[in-house]
Amino acid sequence: MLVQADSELFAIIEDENERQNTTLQLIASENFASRAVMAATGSVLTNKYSEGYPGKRYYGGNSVVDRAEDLARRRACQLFGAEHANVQPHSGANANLAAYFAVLEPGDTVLGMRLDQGGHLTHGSPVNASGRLYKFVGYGVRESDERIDFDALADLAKRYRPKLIVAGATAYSRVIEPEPLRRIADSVGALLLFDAAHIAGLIAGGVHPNPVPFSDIVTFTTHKTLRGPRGGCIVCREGLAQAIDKAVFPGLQGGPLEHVIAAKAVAFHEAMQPEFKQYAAQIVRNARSLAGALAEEGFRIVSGGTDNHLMLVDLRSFDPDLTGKVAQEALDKAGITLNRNQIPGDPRSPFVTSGVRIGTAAATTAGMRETEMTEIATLVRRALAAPGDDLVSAAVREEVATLCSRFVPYP
Ligand code: DSN
Repeated sequence: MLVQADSELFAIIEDENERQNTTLQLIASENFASRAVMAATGSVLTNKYSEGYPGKRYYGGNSVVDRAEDLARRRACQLFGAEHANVQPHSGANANLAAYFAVLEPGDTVLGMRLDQGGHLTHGSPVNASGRLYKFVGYGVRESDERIDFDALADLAKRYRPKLIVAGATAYSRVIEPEPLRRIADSVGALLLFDAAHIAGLIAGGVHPNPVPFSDIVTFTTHKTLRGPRGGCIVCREGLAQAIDKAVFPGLQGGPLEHVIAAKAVAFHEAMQPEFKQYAAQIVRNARSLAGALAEEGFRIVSGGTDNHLMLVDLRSFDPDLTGKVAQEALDKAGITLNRNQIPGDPRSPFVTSGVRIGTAAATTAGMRETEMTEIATLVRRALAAPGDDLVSAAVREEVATLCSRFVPYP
């Protein structure tokens, strides 16, 4: 239908389909959603306005949509053992802002992981609304082992008496234990928000500890390791349900994207299946294997390895002059997609960086295993040994295409 209605746009989508099928997707925050998830996203639910919540809408005609949103809420609660779920946030950033809006007043003090240490923009970066509205104090990783420094975090909490502690990261490869965070929060009477955007699928699959029993609020995205549609979600204690719901709507958003909410319900259902546990465990096995293979190729892996779906690679051990920016561009040419990323203590700017971030969730969905991870490490090394050489990138690109032809996400 689309090819007849709009061949120009259809061709663009076909090109993207081809790109995803024939090149390697190693961006740690991406995945391949199932056709069922995409079918729900492309359904008639996109036509409906439904400001409000199931049973309390502002427009008529919502009895069917209510069932979809209720199903999504119930499944989110079941999947994470939560008391309440709000499935309306359009993104993880919106989910975090709504959580802040629900429990903070402008000017309140919050502890969050620094962006240059692995945190997220919405954890208090001065260029984000979070950093402009609230007084964020940043914590980070220890220099010695590049793991979160809980002692320093506890000291900061005592010193600044925050109203909220934000846990979670976008570029941190180790398990984040929720229990010590709860203890630190309790020691100063702070609330605990766990941003599980990256690891939601690993939690759902039982390979990372569930922060829900230890946190007041947990936010996450549905499109990363959880492998659903692009979007956000908040789960919380019943006592905060009303404040969270009010913060999302009418606080920050208008009409919810009910087609996406329906697709979130599909993704939660998929994540409840026994095979999702195997998938989550394989993501981690693949990440460990890729990190090990890259280390053998001469790359330093930040913190010495990984416990989750991603790793940060310090390029300087391989080539002191190779920046993350040049590496990203060279790998792009070779058909390997990832993103440059600062490493802790990086002397280079966020635009240039000394590192790259690599994730295995999408490759694992495509069916790749440890053997392919070793192959990928070799391809990365070959492309980065001669970043300006078109012959090398063309040769690597051809081998990437051959590899990908055995693991096509959307045949
Ligand atoms: N852009 C996401 C990531 O790549 O981690 C976070 O918002």
